[in-house]
Amino acid sequence: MEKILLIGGGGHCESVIDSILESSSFDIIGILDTPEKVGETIGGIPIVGVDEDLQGWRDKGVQNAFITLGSIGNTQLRQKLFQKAKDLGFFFPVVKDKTAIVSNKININEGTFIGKGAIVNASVKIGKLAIINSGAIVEHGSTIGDYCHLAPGATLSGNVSIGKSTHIGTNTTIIQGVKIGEDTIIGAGSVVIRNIGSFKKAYGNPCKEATNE
Ligand code: JB3
Repeated sequence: MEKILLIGGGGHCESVIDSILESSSFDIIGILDTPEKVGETIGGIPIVGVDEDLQGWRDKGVQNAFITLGSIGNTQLRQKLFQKAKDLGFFFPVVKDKTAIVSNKININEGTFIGKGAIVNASVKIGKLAIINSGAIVEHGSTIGDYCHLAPGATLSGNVSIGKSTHIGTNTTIIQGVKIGEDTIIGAGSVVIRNIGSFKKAYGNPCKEATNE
């Protein structure tokens, strides 16, 4: 079994570990986190070092890595850690929980996580390093940009488009054909019935862009 190194050892990491172990897809050799967390164990896997150790693990022949640090709105650290490992030659697989229902007719890119009970239907495109979290539904023909996080229970009806680094809050519903820009945060429980621009915060039912932030 191929070895994999995880980067970021918090709650999101525990979810990803569970999905990898249950599908026996990789041999997880350890987690990299901050110095004060070295020696702790997450989901049965030890935190073995810090980001500066990436080169050493690569030199030891570890080829795969996964960013297990999550994001709620700000994806900069995920992007930075991804680029650092990528530059060292690490390969980023897709991790899909065995309970997710995912069409074979989708296009999905490196480093993306699909969590428990998520549903992804035909002709969907998902960029790199996205998080399609537990129970999210992505309907036919939708496009999800790089680094997006669809939080648990988010529902995207058909042909929805989400720009890169955008966060769709827990249990948000987006009707068919809506376009949401990049680096935008949609608050939990929103009902999105019109397009929302880039670099916005928006929330509510119907979802509206915040004007005073
Ligand atoms: O919404 C859901 C279901 N999950 C959220 C997930 C997607 O994002 C979750 O609720 C969290 O809000 C967030 O999860 P995450 O990133 O696991 O958060 P937290 O539990 O706070 O863990 C972050 C971990 O990253 C901690 O162990 C930090 O020490 C570690 N960390 C911080 N900076 C770092 C760095 N690790 C590395 N390797 N490098 C860093 O620079």
